[in-house]
Amino acid sequence: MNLYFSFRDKNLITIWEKVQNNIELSLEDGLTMFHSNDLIPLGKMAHWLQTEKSGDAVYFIVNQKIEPTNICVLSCKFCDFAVKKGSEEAYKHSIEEILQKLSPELLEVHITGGLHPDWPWNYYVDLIREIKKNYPQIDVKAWTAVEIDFFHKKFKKSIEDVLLELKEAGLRTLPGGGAEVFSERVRRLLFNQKIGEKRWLEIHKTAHQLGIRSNATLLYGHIETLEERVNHFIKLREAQKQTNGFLSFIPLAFQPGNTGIKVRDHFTSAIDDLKTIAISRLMLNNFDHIKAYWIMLTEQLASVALSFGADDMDGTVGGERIAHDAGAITPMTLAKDKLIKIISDAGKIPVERDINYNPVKLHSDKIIGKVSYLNTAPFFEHLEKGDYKIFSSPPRQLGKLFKKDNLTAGIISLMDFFEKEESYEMLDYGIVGNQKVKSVLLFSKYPIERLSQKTIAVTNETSTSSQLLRVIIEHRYNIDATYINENISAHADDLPNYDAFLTIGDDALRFRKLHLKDFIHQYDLAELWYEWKKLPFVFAIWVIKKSFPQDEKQRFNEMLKMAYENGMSNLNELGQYRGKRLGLNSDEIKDYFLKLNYKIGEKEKEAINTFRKLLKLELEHKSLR
Ligand code: V47
Repeated sequence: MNLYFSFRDKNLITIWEKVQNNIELSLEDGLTMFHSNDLIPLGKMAHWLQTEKSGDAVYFIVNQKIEPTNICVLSCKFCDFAVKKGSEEAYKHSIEEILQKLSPELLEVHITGGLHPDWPWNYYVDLIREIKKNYPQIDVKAWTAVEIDFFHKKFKKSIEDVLLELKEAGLRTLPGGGAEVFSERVRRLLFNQKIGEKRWLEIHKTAHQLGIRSNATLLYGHIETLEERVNHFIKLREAQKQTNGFLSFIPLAFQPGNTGIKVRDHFTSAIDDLKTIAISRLMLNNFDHIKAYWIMLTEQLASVALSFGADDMDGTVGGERIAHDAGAITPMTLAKDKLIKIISDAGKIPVERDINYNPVKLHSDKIIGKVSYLNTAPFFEHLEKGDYKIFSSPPRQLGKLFKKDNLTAGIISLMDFFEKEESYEMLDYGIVGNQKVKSVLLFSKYPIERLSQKTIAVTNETSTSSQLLRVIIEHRYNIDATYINENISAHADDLPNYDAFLTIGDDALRFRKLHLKDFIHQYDLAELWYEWKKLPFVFAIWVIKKSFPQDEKQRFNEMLKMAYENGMSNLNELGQYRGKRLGLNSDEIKDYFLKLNYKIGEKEKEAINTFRKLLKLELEHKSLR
């Protein structure tokens, strides 16, 4: 992989070093980037980082915007949407009217609107409840922090109660609106009746703690300074460190309309838009997704933004009014086919997703599924992929796509392979733990023999490791434990409050470095397996679709072999940047790869069969119980 771009602006070189090593960029770095004219390497850095995170995927969702009313008690100067009660343009929709606008193909509704002076609390709760009742497949993203704070004050409920009641009615996530710019100066001038940074962040963090994930926005291109923009990124990055609850970041380009803040036609420049997207990607290194919100950017610019660090096009967005009332020239809805075409034309995989970024369908041919962990670097760092595209995600999600026949080839978790053997054939490579694997770890407060009746949290990224854990606990140790699936992340401040937890992949490598106080016992699952069976453990294998033409299969095999051989002959460099980002030094990274094995030989096949037999036993046990 060529990691070297030509920098005309030499000030960007130290920033590039930081980006590759996942060192946080400072206020000064942010400003250097905004002041730089070297736009293309800025975009390339951001694109590199985004590709590290998402491979070639660009996400979208089939969604609809609902703005129940434009009547608002506030008078924000940048807003051309809100009106006062009694105004000729005022509108309000009943729940029935809103339900009539929805359709069964939608997977998300995004609800936000004016702060209506008279509506009762029931309206907000019932709206969500009725949507879920009539369209159970629709996930609801509703009410910005500004609205949540309004409900709290108007209905005299705590923020927690507001959020919990909405969650109980079916709310899944909070949208990112209302953040505007975290600057007291701008707040006083443009939206002085609205909540400021402190309250906005507090509400989002509370939501995250209650299991409601959210997005974040920045409204740019009006009176804010570049320093205020960069500080906004830094504050969001800090909040994300605390809760890891933000799903995506959306830079919103200011639409001047008739707001009077700027002359109608003085919209943001394409250069400013692309810079803001790229810089947000680089500064917000702990956010997974950056949206190119085509409604405000235009479709053509959003398409270019996909090479400047954005990996999400929001969605079809039927019925949007906030931006259109302020002069946005984009269509009101983008048909799904058009979105797919825009993303494909940018050389990416259009990934139709659900509200939590779980892929529903990949709209591309020739996709290689990559497990998004450091341990797959030997195959991918030197892969000359030709016209293949890479979809990168944790094994469990990949497994779901293999099951839908959405992937041509790739690394499949062993458990998922057992279910798809009729459609995919095994290649000669895989991810094998040879006595140790170092990244499939059980952290426990008790010795493993004493986990009887205890609760073990299992990361929801795994398919195979969780089964391996059960087999070991039940058949090697004869213990009954309770397992629960959890989103376990070494990024969050909150550590799992369980007797033990299983973590895999890069998160396991991160946890090893954290020296957790209570979890004094640490078990490597490949080691437990080896002590027991004297065999390696095959966690995942390379497969290709059986129906793929024979000559293509052969070419694929050659491509994979070359990538692997190149990877292993460059062991000193392999995964260096990524490994360092996980806190490993050069020797540790090399040692990590050397402990693993990547070839499937006779011993590995024996190990696969041994595990298969144990699983059968386990199934029989279950049916007897
Ligand atoms: O908070 C208001 C902005 C936001 C204007 O979470 C304007 O997925 C530009 O938050 N020009 C609402 N922007 C939209 C929003 C959003 C959009 C897309 C996706 C998500 C998400 C959230 O629109 C407001 C305000 O910052 N806004 N007026 C204007 N004239």
